[in-house]
Amino acid sequence: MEFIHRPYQPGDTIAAIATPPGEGGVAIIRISGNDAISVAEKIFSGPIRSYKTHTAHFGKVIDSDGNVLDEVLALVMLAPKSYTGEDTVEIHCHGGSLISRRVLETILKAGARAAQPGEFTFKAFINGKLDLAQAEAVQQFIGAKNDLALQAAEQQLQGKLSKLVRSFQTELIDIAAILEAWVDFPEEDLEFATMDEVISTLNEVLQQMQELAGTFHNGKIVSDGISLCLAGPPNVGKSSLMNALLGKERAIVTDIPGTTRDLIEEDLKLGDLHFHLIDTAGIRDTHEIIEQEGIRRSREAMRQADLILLVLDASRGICPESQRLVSDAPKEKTLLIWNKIDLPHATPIPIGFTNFSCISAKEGTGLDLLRQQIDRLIWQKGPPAKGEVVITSLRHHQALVNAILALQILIEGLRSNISPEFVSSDMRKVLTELGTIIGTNITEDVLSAIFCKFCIGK
Ligand SMILES: Nc1nc2c(ncn2[C@@H]2O[C@H](COP(=O)(O)OP(=O)(O)OP(=O)(O)O)[C@@H](O)[C@H]2O)c(=O)[nH]1
Ligand SMILES: [Mg+2]
Repeated sequence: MEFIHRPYQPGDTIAAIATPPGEGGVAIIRISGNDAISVAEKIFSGPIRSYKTHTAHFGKVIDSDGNVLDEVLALVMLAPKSYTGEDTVEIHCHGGSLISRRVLETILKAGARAAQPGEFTFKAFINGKLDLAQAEAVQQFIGAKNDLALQAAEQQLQGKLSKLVRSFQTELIDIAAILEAWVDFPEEDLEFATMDEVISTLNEVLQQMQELAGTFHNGKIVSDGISLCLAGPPNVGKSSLMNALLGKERAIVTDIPGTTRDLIEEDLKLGDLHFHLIDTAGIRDTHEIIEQEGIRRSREAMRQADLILLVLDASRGICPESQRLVSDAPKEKTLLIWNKIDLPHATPIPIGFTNFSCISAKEGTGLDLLRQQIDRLIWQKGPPAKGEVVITSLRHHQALVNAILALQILIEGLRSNISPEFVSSDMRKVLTELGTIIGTNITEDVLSAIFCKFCIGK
């Protein structure tokens, strides 16, 4: 993001349409920066400078040639009590895309610069209105596709994650001070803590950090949804199951083995969660080049999926090929499905799978139970509790894992009686990694990567 890389002028006045493109009741054009009032003054018919903060005023937008563009409401929010922390004026005009663009052009001509994606939130971040974890939550909040994602983003936006991270930092800084005192005054009998107490406090912080990192499993499910791959030998009913779950005839079903060649992908909402379903080519030994490529893709899809439904035909039992598939499947993320139980002589064979389900994709039997089993397998430790802080961002998770590793090394060092001065670099590493979550010690590249995902006007 180019705006972050050039020396950033914090008070730079920017403007953008903050409402989504298209037609609507109103469109909002946001202006923020040191010159927000003087820019608005040039385009608005009323005496903007005289308005009290947080008041709305009816008036007209007038371009540089004196033409009236629209009748609007101007909402004035003076620094520091605005989203960005700077003087802000919002112009609420009629919600046509042409009108809002004209108003924006007039504002730009009057001296504002076109805002980059996420730049209003970036301003909020550098002006200390939000820390980085909160700023990231803004976009998650806007993009939330289910209640759980909304709940997780809300917790983060309120600063609960940041508060937890800061509490780790505070405890660790206290310990760092003790370690430093031991180094600086080795001869003196410093009484404020014993080594055992220090190690025990560090272990407590470590455990809390591990618990927080452990919420990423649920957090990822909540924010990204689950990729669910239907795999198995040919002709067992994978595509039929895909269609049954979707409630529409999406994939071609025939009794010819090898019907599906390509991956077929569809999104599905089940309860409160989003699934990305992937139907795959049946896996078997074949010399047919197209089918071979299809099977390669099937295996890759299985590798990448969060969850595999490994489908077998209950009326045919298990052949060496399916046996191989069953043995190779990663058990922790696989649910075995015995399909076609409507057929005579269909008998599921126990093959050491704890997670299995019996269904008829054709008749739609067993699907409710299957959905429940999918739910159970996904949540492992149950869905997030209301108010629980969950890590939803890979960036936060990586920083936490790095911090945990450094803390483990530190504790190990102290346990094996290394002099406290040799663990100070580990302590610095723990604190630095934690800091990146809330936005201290952060590089421009990381900031760019975060804010470029935002929409313009946010
Ligand atoms: N009786 C019965 N037949 C089924 C059931 N599910 C699928 N079939 C039939 O089994 C045949 C194969 O079904 P598909 O869904 O195409 O199987 P597939 O696993 O996608 O097969 P490939 O794409 O070739 O790998 C079709 O004739 C289906 O009608 C079921 O539950 N019961
Ligand atoms: Mg198929």
